[in-house]
Amino acid sequence: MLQDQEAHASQMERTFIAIKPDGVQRGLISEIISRFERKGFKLVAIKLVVPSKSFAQKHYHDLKERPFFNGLCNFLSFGPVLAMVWEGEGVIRYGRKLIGATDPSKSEPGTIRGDLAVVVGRNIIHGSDGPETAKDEINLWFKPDELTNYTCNQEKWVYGVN
Ligand code: IDP
Ligand code: MG
Repeated sequence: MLQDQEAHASQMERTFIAIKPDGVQRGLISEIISRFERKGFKLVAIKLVVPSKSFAQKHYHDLKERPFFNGLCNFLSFGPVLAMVWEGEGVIRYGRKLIGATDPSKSEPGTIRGDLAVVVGRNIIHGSDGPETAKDEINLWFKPDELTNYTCNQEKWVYGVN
């Protein structure tokens, strides 16, 4: 069953995904990108950033009351973070599935955290947890002109768009 362009376009979403300093330092960039790429999602923005501590505090503002907040923000500013925006139908929710549960000791095998991380404080990757957060995080990390718009030839095969 083919879906038409309009129906497809209306279901497109974008999410913010970041490989944290532990994932970058452990050489897991290509492994992680390939999981999103092979799934059929489309990369629309990417850059390597060393965030300041105050930038990290903005990113994790909803966790400021938690006991691990200070350590978490220090950690994010330790080294390069690979910031990305991925696009696709259902990418916000499904991106979280690819990533796995917050605590890698509880993440299912087959997920990024389940396969590649061991403890919650070093769980290698971040993904937006909903449409509002995705919008806010993309705006925090990227300027509008850093987000690309392009048609990828594989889209008609991934989505069955006519
Ligand atoms: P998420 O990354 O799966 O969305 P959040 O609850 O939003 O999980 O927490 C953000 C990050 O804070 C986690 O990815 C993890 O790095 C860190 N974190 C969460 N809970 C703990 C904890 O209990 N101890 C230490 N770090 C934690
Ligand atoms: Mg979160």
